Amino acid sequence: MMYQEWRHVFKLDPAKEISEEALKQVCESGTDAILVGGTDGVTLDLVLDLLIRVRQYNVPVALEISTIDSVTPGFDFYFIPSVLNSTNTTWVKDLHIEAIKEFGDYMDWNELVPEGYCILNSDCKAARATEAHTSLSKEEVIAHARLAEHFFKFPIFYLEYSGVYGDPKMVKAAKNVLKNTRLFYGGGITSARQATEMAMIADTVVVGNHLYDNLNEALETVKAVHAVTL
Ligand code: 1GP
Repeated sequence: MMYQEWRHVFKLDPAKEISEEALKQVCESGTDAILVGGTDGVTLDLVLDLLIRVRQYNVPVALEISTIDSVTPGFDFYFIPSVLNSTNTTWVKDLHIEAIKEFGDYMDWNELVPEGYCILNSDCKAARATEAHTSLSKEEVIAHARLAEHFFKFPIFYLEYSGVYGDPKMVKAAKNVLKNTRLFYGGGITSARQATEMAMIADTVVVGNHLYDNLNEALETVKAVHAVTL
């Protein structure tokens, strides 16, 4: 299944431990894909280890690149964030230039999936690391969504609330102006009810942290999301 059809995604952090049994349940949950990514302590060894473990199962697996050093072949897709509300160009395009300088001649551009990120939780690690300007009005979120679709032509616009449950009104505002660009929502989903609410707005719902806190509740989000047709 291509990423354009994914409705539910589990995000696994290579720096966090997960037992074999839990990983099996996650990979066999019926989720549409596993996205491997994290902000802190992501190393090549940890990424490789998780990739090999996830590859025991049939689920598609994508690497969301946070450091160039931890990129390895073997994933189905490489998701490349560009943080549109970062105030530091490092996270918008400088790291990308660096990677292209190093690997540009060998890159398989078809495997790369650029994501226009908009981080809205000021407290999350990603917001701090990227010095994101998170206190955006609805109009500003709409402008970021339009920038992603019409200016950069990103296939994905990712509203990132990592760690807190987002404001459905903001998500709806972004969704209303997007046509070809897919809206990913991620952040603070801890129940089937929240998963349903966001699945009624966003194209793709990402569940991360809760997998490590309460696996069973996290697993219930798969059915909840798949029960909603947009
Ligand atoms: C994080 O958007 C994902 O990058 C999911 O957020 O970990 O809060 O579920 P949570």
